Amino acid sequence: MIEHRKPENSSDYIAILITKFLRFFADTFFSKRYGHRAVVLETVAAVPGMVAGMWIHLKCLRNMQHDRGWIKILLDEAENERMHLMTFIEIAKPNWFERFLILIAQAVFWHFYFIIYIFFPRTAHRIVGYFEEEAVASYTSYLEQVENNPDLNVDAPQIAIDYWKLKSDAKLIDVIKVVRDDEKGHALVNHNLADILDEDNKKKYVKQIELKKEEPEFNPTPEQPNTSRYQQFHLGDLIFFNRIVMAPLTRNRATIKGVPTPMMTSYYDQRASAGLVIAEATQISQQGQGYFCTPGIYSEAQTEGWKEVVDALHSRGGKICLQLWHVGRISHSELQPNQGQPVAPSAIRAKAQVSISSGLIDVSEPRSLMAYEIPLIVEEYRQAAVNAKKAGFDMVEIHAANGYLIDQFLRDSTNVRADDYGGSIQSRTRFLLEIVDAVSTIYPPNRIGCRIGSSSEFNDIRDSDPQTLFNYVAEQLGKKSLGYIHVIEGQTGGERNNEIFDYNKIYQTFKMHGGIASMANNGYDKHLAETTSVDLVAFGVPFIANPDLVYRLEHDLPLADADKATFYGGAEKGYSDYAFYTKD
Ligand code: 8OZ
Repeated sequence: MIEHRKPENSSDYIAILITKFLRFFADTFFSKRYGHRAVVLETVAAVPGMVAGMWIHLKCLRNMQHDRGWIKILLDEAENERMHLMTFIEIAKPNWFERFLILIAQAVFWHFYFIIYIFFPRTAHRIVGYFEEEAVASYTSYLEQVENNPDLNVDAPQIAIDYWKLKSDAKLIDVIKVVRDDEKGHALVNHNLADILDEDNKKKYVKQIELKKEEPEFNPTPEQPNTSRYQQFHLGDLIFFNRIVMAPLTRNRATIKGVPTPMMTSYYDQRASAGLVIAEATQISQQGQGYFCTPGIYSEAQTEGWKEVVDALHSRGGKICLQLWHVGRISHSELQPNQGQPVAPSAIRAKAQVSISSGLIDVSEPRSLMAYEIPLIVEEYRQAAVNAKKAGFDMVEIHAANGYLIDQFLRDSTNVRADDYGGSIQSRTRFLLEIVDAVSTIYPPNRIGCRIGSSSEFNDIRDSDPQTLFNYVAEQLGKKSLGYIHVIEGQTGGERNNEIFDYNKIYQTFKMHGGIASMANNGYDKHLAETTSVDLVAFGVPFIANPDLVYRLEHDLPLADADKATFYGGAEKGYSDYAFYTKD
């Protein structure tokens, strides 16, 4: 029998009690009669039956505009549960009597859940959380049976193969494994949702949904300080310690082959108290490299190196995201495969410099990508996401800012292509969206972020109408339900020039269309971070000299200055040797 999450309050106790009663019922009446099918019956009749009801109920809520993130999470969860149900009906092939039983059980659970949901939403979510823990236990014992009796290991149903993108010759064992792992995640999500409802003042919140009240106007600079900057943040099923993010910082401390080093493990480990650490830009291929000693995520050694970093951070409870990077034209032949030309949407050379073994140098003349090469790069992003997942990263961020390849496709100063990837805003955005789709086959959308530069001209890039372009980008990313949009406000590392660009429009558009969180970056200080209502604020340079930045900001302690001479390349000095705050 599995260990349930420890009950924390009365609704936990009630939920556990109900769960245990149902398990007893299923065991007593079905287990002995149907052998392993009892697991199936228990599953179809209990957890998904109930959640399928919730799915229908929540589908009705989908049209409501004031998505607080969790409605969408529940919808995704429920859709997923519906697939569990369909899959196991395919496997169990119930006879008419069993079908009848399933229908009855579903009807009973649906009404039961619905009533509890209306009057006691927290308890309802807790029940789902505990049921899914039970489901994990059932699948585990089912898996054991199938492993011990190969005759039971029939072919996986097509519906499961399609939904979970399994190999075409997948077996029942493969399906049970994915469903079991999935259920673990669902249990966590539902427990978290119940916790959020607790925090949110349940009654007021539920009423808000029923009355279809509008969400309050998004106001980036509320009068009152936003003291919640140091409180937990839920991004789908991920929980951050606080709402401060370590921005990706290029530090050129990997090996020549792009393998993360032990020094990098210590550096990230020291900064684990950030709500989310976005690890530095990491090339998805050798062609995607533009600077000396930046890390990659395309070889096994690189993936292993990153795993060390991730494990260190996770051991402190931190969350870490990898930024996936292809520099496009911002590179030099010395770094390219076979010393070839860097690639770009169009053969337009940037007035920019990169670092190679001998130091800073002007970028090389790029060549324009052939149409057939574009899907190959999209595939490299997907493979990079596979490797990032292997290394254990909680999330990935698609780097679409700072004049690198994706940005070069987005903006009309660098993209003059005449094919489907150039011309209109829609066509210029196509490359980015194809990458998002490819990465979404590996990470769920809430675990994918995207960084955009909007008005930044860093690396010699411009657009004739950046506001319209990035409004469209935000809308499309929102429609893909991404976890966050990360916006560099103003010139990268320079002027914030907020008056010429409406960043709030970007955040609003992203969220209105289904994106979860807004993340702002560039020149934020304590005051700005505490007064903006952007969900997450990313600090870059301040994290270099202040590994405990969150603590220092929260307690109003002085910040140390970083030494610019050691920003890029070198050893521990100016990298992993900055001190934590002490009184003297
Ligand atoms: C500074 C130096 C080299 C690269 C970016 C990845 O601009 C970078 C970068 C920053 O996003």
